[in-house]
Amino acid sequence: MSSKGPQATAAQPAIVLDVVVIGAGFSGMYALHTLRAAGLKARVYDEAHNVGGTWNWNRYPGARVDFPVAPYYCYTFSDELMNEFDWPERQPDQATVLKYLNFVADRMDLRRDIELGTRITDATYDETRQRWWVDTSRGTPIDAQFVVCASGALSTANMPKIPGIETFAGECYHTGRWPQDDSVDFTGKRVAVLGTGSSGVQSIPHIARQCQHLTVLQRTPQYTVPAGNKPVDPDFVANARATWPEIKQRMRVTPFGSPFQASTVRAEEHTPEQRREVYEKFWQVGGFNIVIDTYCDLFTDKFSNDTLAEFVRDKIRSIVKNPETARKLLPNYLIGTKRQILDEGYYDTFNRDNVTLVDLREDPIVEFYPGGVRTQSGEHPLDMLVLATGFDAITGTLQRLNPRGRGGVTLNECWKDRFNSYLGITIPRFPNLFMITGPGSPSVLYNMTASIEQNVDFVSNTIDHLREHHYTSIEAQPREELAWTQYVDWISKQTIYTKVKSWYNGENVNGKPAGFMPYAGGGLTYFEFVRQAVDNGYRGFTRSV
Ligand code: N01
Repeated sequence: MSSKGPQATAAQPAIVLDVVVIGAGFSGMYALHTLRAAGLKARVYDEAHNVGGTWNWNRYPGARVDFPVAPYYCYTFSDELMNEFDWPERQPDQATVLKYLNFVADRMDLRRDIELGTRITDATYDETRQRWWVDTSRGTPIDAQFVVCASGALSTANMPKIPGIETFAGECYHTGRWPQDDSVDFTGKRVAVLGTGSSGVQSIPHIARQCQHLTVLQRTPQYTVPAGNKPVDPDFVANARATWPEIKQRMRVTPFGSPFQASTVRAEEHTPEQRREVYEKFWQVGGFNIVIDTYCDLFTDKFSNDTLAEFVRDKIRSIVKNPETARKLLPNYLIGTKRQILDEGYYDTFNRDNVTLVDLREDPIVEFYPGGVRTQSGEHPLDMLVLATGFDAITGTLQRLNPRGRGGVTLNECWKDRFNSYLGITIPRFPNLFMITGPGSPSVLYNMTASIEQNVDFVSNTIDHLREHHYTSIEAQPREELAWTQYVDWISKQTIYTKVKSWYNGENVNGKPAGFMPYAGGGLTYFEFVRQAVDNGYRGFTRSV
């Protein structure tokens, strides 16, 4: 055993499990449910004091689901869950999603096998025993055959490195690590929000309404469209419940995992007037549909993309009254290359007297000081700083755990130059360790809950298969890993996603290996690849006894 393994003693014996599951969010909870149903002794660990994963941490004001419409951002495996939980709004807020996940934890009787307030601090593969030694922040060693990393794609906060930021003496919060009580109060305060991705854009209108003055520190302007949030129509819900099997099937055969039929019309097939009419209609309805239901070539054809980008830029010019502020808010890259944002009056917020936009490209930050932030043009006194600076996405949490695999190799050694995986689920030299939303899986480019269910099902079925055939371990083959990683890379280059800097490419974190992390070929082909690997005798995997 590696010297890094836990020190089980007579006084502190190891907990013996079939499966350790890291994380109590959507994927960890479904993993527990599924693995237990398969007769396995599984236990979930999470450092938070609540279930919910990212939906527990992201409590900033305005946090909402951005995926198309309730009730499609939820588990599909259980009709009871579908029928018994009422989603009040089309774009459910964070509190509602967290309520749903707590409801699931109770309804599926998950809590007895979830240990909260407990971080997994180390995982080391013991080759002789073909099992994992796992350490926890409580010092309880665990001896498990399998490790399921259900630690989420957006769970490690990206803390900006800016001169003097540690000297700032006011309140400072990261949107992805928001205080777990209701203690944050903006009343009468001078607040700055750093960052204008989804978290910044969602929170800025809410903060502006409550604080004395808001300074928005923007490095890259974003395209955002109205969320169009509204109460869910009871007839719509009744119909969704009645036709749930068909809806589930439709979700599995569309590229993004949504039940909506994407457009088949190309932008150039319409006149400029027709396009404007189409975009206006979807702008008024709100939601993601403006990028899914309008034109099929928005993400593959520059002309098409430009038509929507210009439509949104025109909207900004017409909404924001101060032309200079409007100019600073205009994005000038391909729309859709960053995650599409849905907002609740974002652009209009800049018409408020108590909001100032600082364009960091023209007026960069020099430093933070105890009383505020100094940009090239002058000082901005602050009582509170909100860091909406995103995440070390998809790989960050696993890299911090840095498990040690066969031959003592660490994950960070394997991921030094690029984020290799086989099918986004496994990594050579890390036998019996599975990722649910890892690099090389569709993860954030697909309906997260639907992709989670399918990858968890793969893991559970695989463990079942191993046991049935008396194998003790399974490991991805390096040749297949290389081929898959090259394919993921190639597919991403066929899309527009790689044309701008974004967290999809890891470019938001200093020193992170660059490369497009999610599988961009659509869920349909991805799950077919996984199915074929299984059907062909676990092609690309080595199973050992
Ligand atoms: O993070 P981001 P996010 N100095 O990385 C800026 C999901 N999500 O938390 O663009 C100055 O998108 C950075 O600037 P730039 C969703 O998938 C979902 O907002 O790099 N600025 C950018 O403006 C989303 O895509 C929901 O130039 C700095 C911002 O911070 C993902 O999470 C809600 C900086 C970071 O934007 C991440 O979104 C919220 C620096 N040093 C999030 N460092 C739902 O609704 C960073 N920035 C479900």
